[in-house]
Amino acid sequence: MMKCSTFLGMIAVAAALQTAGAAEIIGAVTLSGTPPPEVKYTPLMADPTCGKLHKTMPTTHFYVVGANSGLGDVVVSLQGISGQSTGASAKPAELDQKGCLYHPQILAVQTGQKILVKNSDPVIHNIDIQPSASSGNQPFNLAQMPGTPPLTVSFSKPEMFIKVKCDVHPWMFAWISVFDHPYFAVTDKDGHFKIENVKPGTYTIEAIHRKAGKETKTIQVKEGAPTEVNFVLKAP
Ligand SMILES: [Cu+2]
Repeated sequence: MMKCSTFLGMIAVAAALQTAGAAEIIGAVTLSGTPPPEVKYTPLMADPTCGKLHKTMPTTHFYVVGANSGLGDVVVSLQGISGQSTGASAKPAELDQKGCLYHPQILAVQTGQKILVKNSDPVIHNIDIQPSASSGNQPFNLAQMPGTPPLTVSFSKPEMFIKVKCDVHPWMFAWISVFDHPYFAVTDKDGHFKIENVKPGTYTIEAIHRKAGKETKTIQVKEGAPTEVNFVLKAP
């Protein structure tokens, strides 16, 4: 027979995973048209240390296009929501420096959510993050030696596509988007996304890609089956 405490524990876990009366939004973003060719990281390969970390020439991946023209690295979020951040208690996000490139290149977090910046390379990196001056977010400029523990950064205000760069390796870039609510996602390599624990209601939802622009839609989220919404962005 199951112990009462075990049973209560299971209820608590289930409640944490899905708030009662909440629903989820699922969908996909696809790219129409042909994206421009990606750029070879020639300076990376010419670097005596970074070049040895790659067997073949790496390229930019501004357009991550997968199965069925699904577009990755699209930031999908509910609009018009503020002051609902759960970032302080959220699992930290990770930004790794590997092969003298950032992984992921597109990251989305909540205000107050920790971002652990890892250095998986045998070289020094310098993480240089300059939010827009009007955002109220704090800039960072931190050197990180190989083999040292992750650095922690976080942002207090919402802001889209904050640029991250490395002052040692001028080809390294990543972009962090910050929300003051948990209702966002970044599409996977095949363009899929899922936003959980949404209260039923009418919302404006936006899909935005750094290069392919954005599309917004109005959706009705209902309890029960997931609400599906799909976007099509155009290659320039
Ligand atoms: Cu670097």
